[in-house]
Parts: sequence; structure tokens; C-alpha cells
Amino acid sequence: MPELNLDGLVGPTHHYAGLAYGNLAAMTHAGAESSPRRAALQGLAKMRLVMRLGLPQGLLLPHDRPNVGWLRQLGFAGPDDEVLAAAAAEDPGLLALASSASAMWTANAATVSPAPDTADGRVHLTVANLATMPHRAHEWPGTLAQLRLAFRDSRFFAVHEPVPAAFGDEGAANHLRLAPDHGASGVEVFVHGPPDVAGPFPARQSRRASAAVARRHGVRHALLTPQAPEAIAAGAFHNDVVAVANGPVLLAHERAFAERNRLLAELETRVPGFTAVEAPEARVSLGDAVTSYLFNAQLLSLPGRMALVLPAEAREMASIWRWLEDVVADPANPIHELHVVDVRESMRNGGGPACLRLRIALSEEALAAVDPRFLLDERRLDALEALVERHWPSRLVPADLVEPDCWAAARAARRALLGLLGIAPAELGEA
Ligand code: SUG
Repeated sequence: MPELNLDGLVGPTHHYAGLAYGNLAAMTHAGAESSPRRAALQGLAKMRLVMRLGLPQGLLLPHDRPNVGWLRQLGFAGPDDEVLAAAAAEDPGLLALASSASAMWTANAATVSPAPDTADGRVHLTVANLATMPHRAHEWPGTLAQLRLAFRDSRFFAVHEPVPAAFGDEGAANHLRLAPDHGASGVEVFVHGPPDVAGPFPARQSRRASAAVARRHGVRHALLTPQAPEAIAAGAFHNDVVAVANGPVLLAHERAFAERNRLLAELETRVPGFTAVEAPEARVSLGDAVTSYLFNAQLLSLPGRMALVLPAEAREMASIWRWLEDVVADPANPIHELHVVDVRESMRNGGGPACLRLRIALSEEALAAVDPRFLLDERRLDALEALVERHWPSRLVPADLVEPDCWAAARAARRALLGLLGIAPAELGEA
């Protein structure tokens, strides 16, 4: 059973405005110059690498930004440019929120339960409400529209609306699935915020949201477990900054989970072949794990082995790389290959290789039922690269977001992208 990765194509308004409190990289780079073009090309190169490793690869589109509809909900009126001009004059910070390209991090688009885990034998997806951060809380309608289009064959898929915003849900970034292989029934681990976060940063995932998603999906073997408060305090605003799972393998920092011993014992009993590969604090400090994004890697099943797709930042920290080389050299570990990708533009906003993709294990039959306009091959990747070169700005600072030129460029880029993919705006509920 293959795993489809849907990567978020980085949008033409990608910028650094320091919008995500508790995300250290994003806070550090507030106000810096970004390159939307480079960001999108880096993402496309990663998609190409994973495709060449033999996995099916798809994409989710950047959302229509700046989000004029959202600004209208906030009381700005008139034609689009008047709405934007009024927001720019009155509250440029709000315009930055409305312009965020954060939908690129598709690990936060939805939580996915593959068919072998669910009561009705379909793949279930619940779109994340991303309620904790204002710039992300307006993503869900755009995500829902795309997922409903891509996965509209109800024989195989059920796409659910977000859980009510009272309970913050950040999607697959706080969800792990452990199973002997993609096609076997698995244990789904829903990682949520601890009951009392005394630390400086918010816990974004509510336990009630996690429980609701497991309930709606009809997950037969669900485990709920809290994040370690010290991991959140160290900058792990999502669990996927300190843990990743694939098949029966959990790769994690030893301080990722508040109830580590109980979790590992449970997985040991319930998942045939369960293997934990843990980084001890003595080799990799929690701080270095967050700086390097070592665990925000894609752990992929390839014929007879697993490969890890890591950010360049992990390669550049000597202690991290030494630990990884030891992991790969140990025959007891199933991870045998390391691939390094440059996704620095995304990393500066706290998004590594794993944040940029939503993975969906699905049967060949179900894969054939996915709308092909969301799937990639070499030719489409070439065409997308050319489109990005042509339409995406090479540089952007947050102050540019108030410029009408910037809005016009974003609009032109969107028209060209939808045209290339053959998707009519009306299919996404847009005028
Ligand atoms: O929600 N950064 C994102 C990064 C999301 C990473 N995703 C996963 N870990 N799966 C966030 O914190 C920064 C935007 C800014 O500051 O402009 C931002 O939203």
C-alpha cells in the first residue's frame, strides 16, 4: 500500500512577520527578507526527490492571499483593492495575518486516518481548525475546499469539517501512526497539550480536539498522550518537531512525551515489530533537536529499507549528524539512508521537511480515485518550476504587503497556477 505525500506549494506572499508565538525560528526571523520564489522552488525540489525515491507525490495549492473575504468578515467593505487599501492604512499587522502563506505547512492541513484503522474502512480526513494562531485560523475553509475536491470519491474517502474552534486542532503534526506496514491495522497516537502548561508558550493541540477526531474517524486503536511541557517550552510547538513515526518505527527525542514510559510500553504490546529509535539528551539536547529540526524529517518506506529526508540544518550540526550516522550504521535500526534537502526559506518560519507534507497511506485503488490534478509527475514539476520562476516574487519584506503591486502579483500568480493545473476557481468555491 503506497503512501501519498501532498506537499504545500509555497505561495507568492511567503514572508516573515513573526506571527507564530512559541515558534522560535519564526520569532527570530520576524521582519527579515524572504524569497517566495526560492521558497517555492526549494519545496518543489523536495517533492521531486521524494517522487524519485519511488513514492507517489502530490501537492496542495497555496491559498488565495491576501484573504479579502476574511477582511470583509472583519468589517472592511468595497471592491477587493479598497478592502486591502483600507486594511493597509488602518491595521497593516492585520493585513500581514491576512497575507500569510502558512497553508504551505500541510502537516497542519488535516489529520488522516488510513482505511485499515477506521470502522468503515475508508480514509478519514478532518481539516484542522488551527484556532490558536490568528494567521492560521483562517486557513481551514481553503483547505476544506481542496480536500473535498481532491478526495471527493466517497467510496474511499470521508473529509470532515474542522472540530469546533473552542478546541484547538493542528492536524497531522500531532498525530503518529504505528503499524507493521501501511496496509496493516495500526495504532494511532494523538499527541495533545499537557493539562497544565506552566511554560512560556501555548499548547496548540487540545485533548478534546484529539479525542473528537479519533471518535469521528472511527479509529479502532487510538491512544491519547500528552506532549512534554519542557518540549513545548524548548520550542516544540508541534509534536512533529520532536518525533516522527513510520510503519512500526518511532524516531523521537527521549523528552518528547510527558508519559514516555507508558506510551512506549503500550506500543510495545500493541504494535507487532515496534521499534523505538530515541535520541538521548546526552547525545542530542532538546534545544539542539529544535534548532536542527532533526525529527521534522520524512521517514519513508522504500523497498527493503527506510530513508530519512532531513533539513540541511541537521547536516550542519556536528553532534546531530554524528548521532544520525550511528543510527544508520546500527544494523538493529531499520533506517538505512539519509537524504538532505534545503528548505531554508520554510525553516526560517519553523517549518521543516515534515511540516511541508501531508501523508496519506492508501490502496492503489484509492490512489487512482484521487483527483489527478493534485498529483505530480516530472513534466508537471518542470511546468510548476517555470511558473514559479515567472510569477513568484524573488524578494519580499513584510512592509511590501501593503503595496497594490504585491496584491496584483499574487492574483496573477494564482490565476496562472489554477490555469496550469486545470482547476477552475469555482471548483474551490471562489468567484
Ligand atoms: O504554525 N509557522 C508555522 C510553522 C508550522 C510548522 N508545521 C509543523 N510543525 N507541522 C506555525 O508556527 C510562521 C509564520 C510567520 O511568522 O510569518 C508560522 O506560522
